[in-house]
Amino acid sequence: MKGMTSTERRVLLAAPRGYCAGVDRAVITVEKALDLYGPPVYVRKQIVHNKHVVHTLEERGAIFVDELDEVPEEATVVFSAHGVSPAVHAQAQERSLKTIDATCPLVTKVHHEAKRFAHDELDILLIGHAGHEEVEGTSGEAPDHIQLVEGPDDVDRLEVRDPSKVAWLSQTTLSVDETMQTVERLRQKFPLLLDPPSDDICYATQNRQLAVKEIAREADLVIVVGSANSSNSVRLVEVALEAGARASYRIDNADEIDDSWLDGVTVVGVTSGASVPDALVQGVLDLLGERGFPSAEEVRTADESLIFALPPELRKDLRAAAPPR
Ligand code: 0CJ
Ligand code: F3S
Repeated sequence: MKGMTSTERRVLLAAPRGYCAGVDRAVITVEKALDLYGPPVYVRKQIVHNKHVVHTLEERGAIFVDELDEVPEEATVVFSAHGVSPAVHAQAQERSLKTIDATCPLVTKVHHEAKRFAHDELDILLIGHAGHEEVEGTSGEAPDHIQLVEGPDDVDRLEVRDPSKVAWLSQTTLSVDETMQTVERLRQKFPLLLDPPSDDICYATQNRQLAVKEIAREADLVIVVGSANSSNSVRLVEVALEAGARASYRIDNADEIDDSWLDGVTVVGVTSGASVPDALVQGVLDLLGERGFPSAEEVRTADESLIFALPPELRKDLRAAAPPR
């Protein structure tokens, strides 16, 4: 740009960032359930992995539990965006709970793929992070057929029943590049490895990684807003560093910015994970403004327009409660 020197401070704001269609749907599901049924509404696990979202819904009367035995019989419980295993659905039925399933449709798609591959008696190698709720839910669809692969280093120890009948699937929120490295290793070991019928890493994860790469190339520092247990947010820090950012930090909100991070920094990149309300990003931009950085330039690498309908069980109750026209 004319007149610009290398010491001119800039803020590059990645787009897309923040809420994806599945998170938007899950958060609205809890809000509408609170409006419709009144508090308390129980939610199994964090509806999405964001402290601020969970806290805000708690203030409105949502009660987050780890397991269904903490939910009183016949109460209403929402399942989180990350999905649940069939065993959890069965347990809910046993306890006569009213369930609303806010599982992201793109996670449900992976569950269907797992069921299909298991039905065809394939060994399924699920690339993902141990202990993550999405991995627990997907694995629960076919526990006898699925093995978890956390990364390329896991591949050597894998044993399957028949190397000609192996498929891979993945968590929706992984690093695209790292997953492809794992798949390459898997294919070296199992040349007949079958791919998922379509990408398991979802559009939102892919778009946010492409956008952060774009800003990271130019940035001395990339700030990623997102909670520590948010897989897709944590991946953005890794992708930013991999793409050339000199430093990158994840924060829950602007209060966590350490002023020393800004020492000697000219270009700051800012982005956020798929579970992060944009108000938290605005807080970061405001703070950067106070520290002498100019207003942000948005760097857009994709447009997003996907919207998911609310869970059918909630839509039915909303329709029934609507005043007759
Ligand atoms: O697994 C999902 C359906 C993604 C939900 C949105 O992000 P977040 O932060 O709640 O979850 P991850 O830890 O999976 O990124
Ligand atoms: Fe769904 Fe991807 Fe968001 S799986 S909840 S659209 S991060």
